[in-house]
Amino acid sequence: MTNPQIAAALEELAVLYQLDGADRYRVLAYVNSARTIRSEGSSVEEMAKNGTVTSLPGVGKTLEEKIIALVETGEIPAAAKLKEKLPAGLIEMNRIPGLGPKTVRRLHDELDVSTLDELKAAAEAHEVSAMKGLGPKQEANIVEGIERLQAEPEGPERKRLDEILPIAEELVEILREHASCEEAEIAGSVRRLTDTCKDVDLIATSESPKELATHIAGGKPVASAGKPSETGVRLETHTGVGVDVRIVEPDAFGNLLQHFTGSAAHNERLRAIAVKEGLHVSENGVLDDKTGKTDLFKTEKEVYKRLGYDYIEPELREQRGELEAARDGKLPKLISRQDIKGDLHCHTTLSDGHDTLEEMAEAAQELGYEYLAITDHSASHGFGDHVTPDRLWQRIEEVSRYNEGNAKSKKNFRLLAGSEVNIGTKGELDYEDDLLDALDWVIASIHTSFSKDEKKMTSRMIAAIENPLVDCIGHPTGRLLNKRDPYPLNIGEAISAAFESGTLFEINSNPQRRDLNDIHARMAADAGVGIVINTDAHRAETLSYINYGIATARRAWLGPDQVLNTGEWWK
Ligand code: DGT
Ligand code: CA
Ligand code: ZN
Repeated sequence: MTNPQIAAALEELAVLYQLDGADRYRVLAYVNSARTIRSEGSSVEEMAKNGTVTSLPGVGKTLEEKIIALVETGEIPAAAKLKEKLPAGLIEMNRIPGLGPKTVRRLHDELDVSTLDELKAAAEAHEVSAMKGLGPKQEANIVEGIERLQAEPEGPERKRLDEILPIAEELVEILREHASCEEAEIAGSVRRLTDTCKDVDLIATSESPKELATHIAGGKPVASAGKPSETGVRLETHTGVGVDVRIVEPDAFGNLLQHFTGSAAHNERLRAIAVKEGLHVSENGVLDDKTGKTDLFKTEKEVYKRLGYDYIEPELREQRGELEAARDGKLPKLISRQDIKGDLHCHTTLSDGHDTLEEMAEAAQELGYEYLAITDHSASHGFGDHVTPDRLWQRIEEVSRYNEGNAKSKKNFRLLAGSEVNIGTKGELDYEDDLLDALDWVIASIHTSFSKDEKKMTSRMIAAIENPLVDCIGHPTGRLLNKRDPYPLNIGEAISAAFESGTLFEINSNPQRRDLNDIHARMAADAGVGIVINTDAHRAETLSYINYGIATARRAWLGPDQVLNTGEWWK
């Protein structure tokens, strides 16, 4: 059993207990330990079997017993009992966003509904809004939630890049440590640094492929493996990630890497153009019709050169014009981590951040930055210390004192006093103009009242864009990968407005956001809108998220000139 399967069983048990009427705090232990188990890198099944599972935080004797029963019999007895007692539809209802077990239980008891379809019918007949404590908003939410659940495609969800990249890197190191391994690389969508990935593709070259496949199959992160062969092996990690390992002879490494990096669309177009020129491209080489000879290449650069192209960075291989540009020598020079001179979006303990202003400043200097904007949430945001106008005026003083101290020690680093100001429903901002004007840097973001009305959301956004006191729009579309769709926004109109008013757009680097996305960032930059790449870090460590933002920027074809925080602080 993989760790996510064990975690899912414990989460289900927690839901069952609550549906049965248990208090939330009584089941919190299950929810918390499920989270721990889901991201654990070693086999929890093994730990349960050899008696060490209680070493995991929050896992005590009771839980240990349940996990042992689960891995030995495939189910937890307590869960099996409750499932007999409760209709299966209640667990499904619990998956409707915004609906907890308590409400599900009430819906079942008061409306006599046991399936999603029955609940939908009851909601459409306005029986839900007639219940005490529930209104038309929840009712509409339920109908929409059920429609979404029923439209969801089967199969496991794609993993975000940050959930998958560290595992891919760990596995590639395990390949490289084997004596017979000549080269090993990550391929597929993980190498192209896409937002989400279905699985990990690894490729390697070796004179003893089967030995190497056997070696990786025994690696620590591996939960289960197919039969190792001369061509590779298929694995699954403890965190539930599928891994394809393909191994060939060293001479064809370039061909193999190029083929399995993809994307499929890029490769299809590449092959179609080659065929017209009498060349057949595959993972096994480039066959020339004229000579009947197949060329093998050690590097991708040689593969592209043979086909008449400049080398194409993996992030660009999406069949978005990169082949044509590479033919004409017109590929962009892409931005890289070394170009970034400062981060313009982060939070401290003043709002919902974990670390202080000084700690964030320290971490930014360790990254080699010249500036960092402190942009805590604005007054109406509703958690942490509410950053009242008075408190923000005080913060401006604190920032300038910090900078005076830094100037004395002749450090080339400066803090910027900023704010991430909420955009109200009409596009109005949280603070008075004189305060916004006193700040070095103002980001405006939408965090509340996501409307379904595209026109309303667009004009709200444009009002903020056109406000001369706003420097930049934060996470412009509001999406959360695998969690929340972007709010409806006419991005073309927003981009035009930003260009007209000189307002910048952020690429938010948080790997759950990556917002703007690659396509929108390219649209914005092509239209002449200035881009900044920020982390939105809520703790010092996550200033390192900048790499995900840079990945998005590279996928958007951006060079250092199009990104303002590659230069000195400019205001
Ligand atoms: P993913 O896994 O959905 O996030 O995206 P990829 O690009 O990693 O796709 P995947 O894992 O199915 O295949 C890895 C690469 O191998 C893919 O980008 C191109 C190449 N490839 C594999 N199978 C095919 C195929 O049937 N046709 C083509 N054109 N390319 C393929
Ligand atoms: Ca893949
Ligand atoms: Zn925000």
